[in-house]
Amino acid sequence: MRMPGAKMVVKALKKEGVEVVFGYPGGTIMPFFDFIHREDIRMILTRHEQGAVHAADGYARATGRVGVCVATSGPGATNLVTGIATANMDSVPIVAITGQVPVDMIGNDSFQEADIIGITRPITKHSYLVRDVADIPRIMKEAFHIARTGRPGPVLIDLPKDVSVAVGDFTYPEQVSIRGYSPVVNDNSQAIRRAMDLVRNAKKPVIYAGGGVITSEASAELTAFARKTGIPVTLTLMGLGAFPGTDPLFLGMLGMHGTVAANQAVSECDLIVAIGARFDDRATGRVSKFAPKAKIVHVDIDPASISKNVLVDAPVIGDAQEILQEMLKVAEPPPIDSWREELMGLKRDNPLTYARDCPVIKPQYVVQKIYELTGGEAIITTEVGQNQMWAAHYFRYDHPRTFLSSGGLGTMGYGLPAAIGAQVAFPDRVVFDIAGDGSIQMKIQELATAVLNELPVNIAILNNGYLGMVRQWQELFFDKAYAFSCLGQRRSCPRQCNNPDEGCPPYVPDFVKLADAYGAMGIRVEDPGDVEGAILEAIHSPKTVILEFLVAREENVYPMVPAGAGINEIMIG
Ligand SMILES: Cc1ncc(C[n+]2csc(CCOP(=O)(O)OP(=O)(O)O)c2C)c(N)n1
Ligand SMILES: [Mg+2]
Repeated sequence: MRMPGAKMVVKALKKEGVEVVFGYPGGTIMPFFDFIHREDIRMILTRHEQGAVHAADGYARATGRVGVCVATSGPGATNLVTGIATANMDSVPIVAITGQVPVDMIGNDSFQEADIIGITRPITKHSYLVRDVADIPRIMKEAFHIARTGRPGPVLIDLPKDVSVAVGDFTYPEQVSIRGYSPVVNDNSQAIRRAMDLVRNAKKPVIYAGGGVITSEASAELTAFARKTGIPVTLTLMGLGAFPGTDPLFLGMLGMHGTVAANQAVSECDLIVAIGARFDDRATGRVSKFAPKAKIVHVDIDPASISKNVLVDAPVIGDAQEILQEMLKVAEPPPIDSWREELMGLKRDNPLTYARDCPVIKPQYVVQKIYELTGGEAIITTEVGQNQMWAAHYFRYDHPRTFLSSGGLGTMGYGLPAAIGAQVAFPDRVVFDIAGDGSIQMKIQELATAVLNELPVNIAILNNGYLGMVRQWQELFFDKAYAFSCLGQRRSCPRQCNNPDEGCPPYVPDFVKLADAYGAMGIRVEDPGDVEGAILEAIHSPKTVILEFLVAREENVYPMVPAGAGINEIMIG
């Protein structure tokens, strides 16, 4: 069938089973919008291209499918950059389609021209500049294949306007063959045997799992493996939900804000079984002090991550689900009862905790109540900062794909559009963005997207009037000089504010009025006694809701390992 290039792109999306596209129009991408408008693919107009790419990312993380976003050339494309980098760092499969100026105008500094291929080369898994309409079916097929296979990631397709109006033949390929790209590992049985020998002989083993377990849908296998062997489990931030947060074997998250039990376990163990985790510095702390007594098994789909940060003794390259299935077949419980008891004791004696019975709302209490009142069944997205860590600590994730957070890049503004993407995928589930008052302002315009698309997203702002995580570091490491971290700082404020609770409120903006202006519901909560009622009202409301909790302003996230320290050098608070 002959058709214009832009129509081919839309037809290819249909062939790939795409249900929804998030995007924002403009000159060079208008032909695409004209065709998608005629097709039964849902198109969600965001209010900023960054909103579109994070929404596609949230959709992808919540479903495991490829998220799709689209933007025009120049500023539209550059507005995608942060979201593409976010998805790249966290291995999220997305396809981003950008308009481009006509082929013969590329390089002329034409109106709305940006070299988006060049700009995004280091933050995409792959990218295509489409020069010939005849290439569109192959490129679309390859893009989706590359995005979702192996270690997933973002793929960008830059579509010049003349190519999108040129007419060509549309035959969608059945197969993909890309030279130099074969993410399938044929035989890792020997590597698995070597790894399992180490497991069998370990006296103090720990499983350290990350987001790769979720990506490969290996949560059930990981859970079965841990329960069969009795080996305690710690998870990275990205891994939360990969193993049930309520399981007795779960030690909690490790790393900079890891639990005492998890960080001690890693520091004392004689074997780490790392699965789908990349030894990120937020997890390992100072690498030279990381797991000094341990041998390391590393299961990962990406050969480039083996021994990248930490030297590995037994790498197993391949899909975590398949490898765990093989490991399960030969797994036996090693005699580690006393080690397990020791760790269970550490867990019992060092729970995550905060001061209760306080006249002001504690942010941790808000998260805990969201956990309890949703029965742990919500999809949680987060912003970045203290709110993100409290969301990681006080909600216990029993299921994969329920904790969506920008781990690698730490992108403020991620949570609301990601919540929109998750809610589009699961209209009947309860979705909360656990937000900070700083982060939420980075993508607040997406409230319009949520309201107009009738998405009952709940935004729980833990309003401390601060860029709280920055303030926490200033308190601990910069002599309490709160330089430009107070969001209530007015022109009249002294340069050095020593009295954060005087004269600061009313905060700017008034989030309740802001909710109202967008047609959302806004509820301000100042009293701990009102927290439960407000959360219940939000859960049961069919509207988009902003819950603004005025929380203890100078609450800190603990435990904390200072930057550069070993992860057993823990500040308890
Ligand atoms: C886009 C972006 N800019 C800056 C930062 C650095 N940063 C990390 S946490 C943080 C403070 C976030 O403040 P808020 O959203 O109010 O969260 P809180 O820590 O108070 O819970 C900042 C500025 C970032 N992570 N992302
Ligand atoms: Mg804040």
